[in-house]
Amino acid sequence: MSNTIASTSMKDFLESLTHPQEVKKLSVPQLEELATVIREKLIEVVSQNGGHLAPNLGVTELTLALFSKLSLPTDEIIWDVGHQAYVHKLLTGRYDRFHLIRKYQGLSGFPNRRESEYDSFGTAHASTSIAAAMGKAVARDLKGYRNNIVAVIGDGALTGGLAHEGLNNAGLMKTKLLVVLNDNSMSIAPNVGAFHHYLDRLRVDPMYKSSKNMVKEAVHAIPAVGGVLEEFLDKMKTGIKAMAVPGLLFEELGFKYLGPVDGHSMESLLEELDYALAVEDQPVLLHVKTTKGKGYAPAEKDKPKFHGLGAFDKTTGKPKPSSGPPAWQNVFGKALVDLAKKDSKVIGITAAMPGGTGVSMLHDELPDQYFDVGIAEQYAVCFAGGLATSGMHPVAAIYSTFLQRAYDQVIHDVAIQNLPVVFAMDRAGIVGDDGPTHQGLYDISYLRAVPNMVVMAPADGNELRHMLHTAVYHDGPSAIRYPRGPSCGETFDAEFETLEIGKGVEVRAGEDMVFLGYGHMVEHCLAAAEILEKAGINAAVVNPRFAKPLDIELILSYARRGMPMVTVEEHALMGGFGSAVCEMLADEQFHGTPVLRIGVPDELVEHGAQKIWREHYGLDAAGIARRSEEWKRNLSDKAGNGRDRPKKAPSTARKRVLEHSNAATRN
Ligand SMILES: Cc1ncc(C[n+]2csc(CCOP(=O)(O)OP(=O)(O)O)c2C)c(N)n1
Repeated sequence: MSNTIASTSMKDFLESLTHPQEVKKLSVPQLEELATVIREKLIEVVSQNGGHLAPNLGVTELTLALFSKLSLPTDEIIWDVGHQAYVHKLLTGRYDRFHLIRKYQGLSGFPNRRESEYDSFGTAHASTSIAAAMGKAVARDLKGYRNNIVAVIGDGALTGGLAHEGLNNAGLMKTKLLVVLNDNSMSIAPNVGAFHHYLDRLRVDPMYKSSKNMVKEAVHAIPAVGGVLEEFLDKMKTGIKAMAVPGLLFEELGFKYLGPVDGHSMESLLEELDYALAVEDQPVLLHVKTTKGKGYAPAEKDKPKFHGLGAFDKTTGKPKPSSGPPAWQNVFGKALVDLAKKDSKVIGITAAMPGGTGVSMLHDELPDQYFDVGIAEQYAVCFAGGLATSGMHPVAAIYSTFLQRAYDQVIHDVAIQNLPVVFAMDRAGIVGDDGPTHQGLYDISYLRAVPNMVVMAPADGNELRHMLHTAVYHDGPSAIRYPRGPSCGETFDAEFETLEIGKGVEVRAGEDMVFLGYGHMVEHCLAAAEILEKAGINAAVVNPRFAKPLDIELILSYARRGMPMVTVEEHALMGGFGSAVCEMLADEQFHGTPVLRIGVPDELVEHGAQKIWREHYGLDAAGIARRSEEWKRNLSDKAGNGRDRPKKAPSTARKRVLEHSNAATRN
C-alpha cells in the first residue's frame, strides 16, 4: 500500500474514504484542500437539516490534524459536548449517511457508541471529556498498552466544574494523556468568567512565544545560591514566570502546556501535535486558538446564531421562515423582564444559554439583574440559593436535561432550606433532533420526590406568565416546565395573576371519561375530546396545573362519579404525572378507578422530529383519541357492557375491572 495519495481530488477522496487511517497519507496541501471540501459538505447538509454548524467549521483543520497523527480506533478521541464531531463522522465511514444527520433513524448529532466504533465515548452534555479520557488512560495503563487518548474540550466546556475536577485529577497522574483546548472565545454566546479572561490573554503571537522561551531560559540560568537568597530567587522565578510564561496555570497543575497554536494552520497543528504526542509520562494540554464558524462568512459574523440552528438558506445565511405563536422561551423571557421591571429583587440566571432560555431579554433590558454563570448548572442553583437567603427572587432558567446535573444542589442548597428559588425548565418534553441526551423527560419524576418542591406546568403562554409570577412570590422552591417550540395561545392578560398552589381547572365538561393533560398536553387533550365527541364519547378535560401538590379534590370528584381517567404527559411514565395520580388514588383507597397513562415508556427516545415521536407515543390529538377510545371500549366490554361506575370500596366485579385497568396501564 502506498504511503501517499497521488493526484486524487479531495472530494473523491472523502466520498470513497473507508478507513480513517488513509488521512495519514495526505500531504499538507491535500489536507488543506480536504478542509475546504469538508466545509462545503457541512454547510450543504446543515443548511438543510439544521445542526451545529459554527463549532464544526471551527474544528475542521484540528480534526484533520488529529486524524493525520493518530491511529483510530486504537487511539481514541473524546469530543467534549460532541456537537463538533461532524468532521470526525465524515472521516469515519459515515459520509454516505451524513445527509441524514439528526434526522429520524439517521446519524446522531453527537458521538454515539451505538453508532460507530470510532465514537469511543458518548457525549452531549458539557465538560465530561477529561474525566472520561482519564478513565480510559488509567484502564490502558493497567492493561499495559500505550495508545493515545485525546480529549478535545472547548473553552466554554472548560467553564464546567466537572472539567476542573478532571484537570485536578489528571494533573497528578504521571500518565500519557492529551487534552486539546479548542479555544474560540465563545461558548454558545461569548464565553464568560475569570478562566475565560485568563485564556484570552494567552495569544497566538510569535513574539510572545519566543519571549516565553527566552523567559524560561533566563529563569533557568539564575544560579542556585544558598539560604534566604535562594528562597527569594525561587519566589522571583515564579513571579517572573507567572508574568511571562503562557499556560503557567496548567503547568502548575501538573500539565505540560503547549501553544497557543493557530488552529487553522495545518502546518503548525501538525508540528505541535508531534511534540504533544511524544510526551510519555505527563498529561499535555495543547492550547489551540480557532475561529468559530471559520470559512463561512454569515457564521463568522453571527457566531451564537450559527452555533446550532434550524434549516437556513446557505446563500444568505437566513433561517427558513416560521409562523405561529411565539416560542415558549420568548414568552418566558418577556414575562421575566416584566416581573423584573416591577421588582428589582427579581434576578435571572442562565448557565451559558442566554438565547435558548430567553434570559438574554433580561440582559438587554436590565443587565444588573442578569447573570450568565457559564456552563455551570450546579453553581447556578447554589448561587440562586445564596441569593434567596438574602431576600432576592432568583429565577434559574435551565433546560430540563441540564438541571439533572444540579440535582444535589436542588435538594441540598435549595429544597432542604425551603428557599424561594424558581426553576424555569425549558425543553421539558421531547426535544427532537438532539436525541436521548437532551430529552427533557425526567424532571417531573426527579423533582416530585423532593420535599418542599412545587411542580407545575402551564397549558399555554398566558398561564406561563401567571405561573412565573406565582412562583417568584411563593415562599419556597418551585419548578415550571414547558417544552421546546412554539407556545400555545397568543393572547395574554394585561396583569399578572397569583394562582392558587395545588389547584387545577376543568377546561371542558364531560361525563364519559376525563383527560388529565399535564402542561401543553391540555391543548392536545381538548382536540382529542373533540374527536371522541364524534364517536359518541363525551370527555371532560382538566388542566391540573400542578403535579405537586396535586389537586386531590378535583381529581377525586371524577373518581367519585366513576369516570375513567386518562393522564397525558410528555414525560417518562415512571414517576411522572400519571404516577402521581395513581399514587394518590391508591392512597385515597380509590382502587376501582380505571386509569390509562399516556406518556413515554421506559426506553430511550432517539433523535428525530418532535412530531414523529409525539405521533409514535400517541401524544398528539389523534393518538390520544385513538388510544383512549380503544381502552375505553375494552374497559366497557370487560365490565359487561355496563357503564363503569366504580365506588370507593370495590366489589369483586370491580376488582376484575381494576385488574384489567392495571394491565391496560402497564401496556
Ligand atoms: C451541561 C451542559 N450545559 C449546557 C449545554 C449546552 N451547550 C452545548 S454546546 C455549549 C457551548 C460549548 O462551548 P465550547 O465548549 O467552547 O464549544 P464551541 O461550541 O465554542 O466550539 C453549550 C452551553 C450542554 N451541552 N451541557
